[in-house]
Amino acid sequence: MERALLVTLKLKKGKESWSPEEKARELAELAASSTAEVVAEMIVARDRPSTRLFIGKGKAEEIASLCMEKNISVVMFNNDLTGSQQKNLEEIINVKTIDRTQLILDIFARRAKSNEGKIQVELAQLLYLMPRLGEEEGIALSRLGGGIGTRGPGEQKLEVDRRRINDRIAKLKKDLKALSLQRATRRKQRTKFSILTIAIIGYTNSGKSTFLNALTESNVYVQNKLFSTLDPTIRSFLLPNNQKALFIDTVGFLNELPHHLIESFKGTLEEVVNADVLLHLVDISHPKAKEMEDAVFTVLKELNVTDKPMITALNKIDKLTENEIKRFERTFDNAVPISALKKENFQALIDRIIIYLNNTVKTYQIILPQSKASLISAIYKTGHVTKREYQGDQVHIEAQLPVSFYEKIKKEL
Ligand SMILES: Nc1nc2c(ncn2[C@@H]2O[C@H](COP(=O)(O)OP(=O)(O)OP(=O)(O)O)[C@@H](O)[C@H]2O)c(=O)[nH]1
Ligand SMILES: [Mg+2]
Repeated sequence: MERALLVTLKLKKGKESWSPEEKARELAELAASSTAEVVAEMIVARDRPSTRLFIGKGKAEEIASLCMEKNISVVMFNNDLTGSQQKNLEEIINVKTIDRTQLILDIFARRAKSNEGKIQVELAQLLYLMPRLGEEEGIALSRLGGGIGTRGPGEQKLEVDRRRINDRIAKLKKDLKALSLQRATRRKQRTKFSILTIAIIGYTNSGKSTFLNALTESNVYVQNKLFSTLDPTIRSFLLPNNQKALFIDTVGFLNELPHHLIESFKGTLEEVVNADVLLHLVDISHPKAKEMEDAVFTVLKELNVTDKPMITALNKIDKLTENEIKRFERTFDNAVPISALKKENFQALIDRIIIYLNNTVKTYQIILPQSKASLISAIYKTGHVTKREYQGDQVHIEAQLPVSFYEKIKKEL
């Protein structure tokens, strides 16, 4: 296990929604979610970061002796460092330094299980590396030692020059495109027999996988660590009105999630983009619950899915008092309080889904000539056909269809 020192920069001016202390706390959670043991933490106040050494020479020297004294093997910075800052810091500190993005990439690399997940992580790593190669040839290539911040999902060597990295990036993107096509085909197959797909989204560690497990009695990996889930998992659930819904659990979001990661995980996140409804789980037992909600909205904006219908569930109410829950219900408009762990209040949440469904999906009786084959096939693809009878050259279909779809085809009937 690596022994880590965590360093957070505190800028003297300006007030942000996450204080340096709160950011430091999340960095510690990230570190604990990799394989590091946090030995010491430090908040460094400055007017602005130093271009050369980020935290300045004095602090760097202080860190160097602390590392000696406490036998620290890695220094983690809570910001992004430039390649040259990293190199300059390492020259003084004499132990490996990594920045926040590298730490997150490392966690992702450890968690990646599926082929697609591994490709996505490798792509994110290379996209992170590329601009740094130009800036400081030595640094990225010298970190092949292993340990946090150096690990590739496969044993992909980084001892390649920039051109080969570019080729590799192009290849990975191509592979992801092919996988994305496969994913689209599978999605079509899946949705053929169900009326509704619900993507469970939320900040990492908010309880998404726990909820999916509790609802559908499955066993998706749950852990009190950040980014436990990387690959989308899909489970079906029969709603009380006998309509089948698909629930999709996928990668969690984070405040200031590195852009490369979102970019690289577009494939996985397609499940969110293509869902009918987003079920947003907020961990209201967390002191930064509101800010976490904002962070989720920021990622959704980046994915261009701001207009999707969303049901918000306030999770982990078993950790709160009645009064606290009431207060949160006022802060989060229209949200349903639940406990995924204790399976509390699921009924209210399901009722909410049914209300949504009743407003958006209805049962229609449709009579049309058999010759309208493409229309019939569109009905099958979009909805859930419950009955089909032939009367001469007419066909009578009973189907549950999205209201919007029915409005579109109505004039052709
Ligand atoms: N007390 C309490 N703990 C919960 C509840 N729901 C989830 N947890 C705990 O929160 C931690 C994270 O749960 P996960 O289900 O892995 O969270 P996730 O949102 O899937 O996290 P990532 O996959 O890492 O993004 C675990 O330790 C769960 O046991 C809840 O309702 N109450
Ligand atoms: Mg999970």
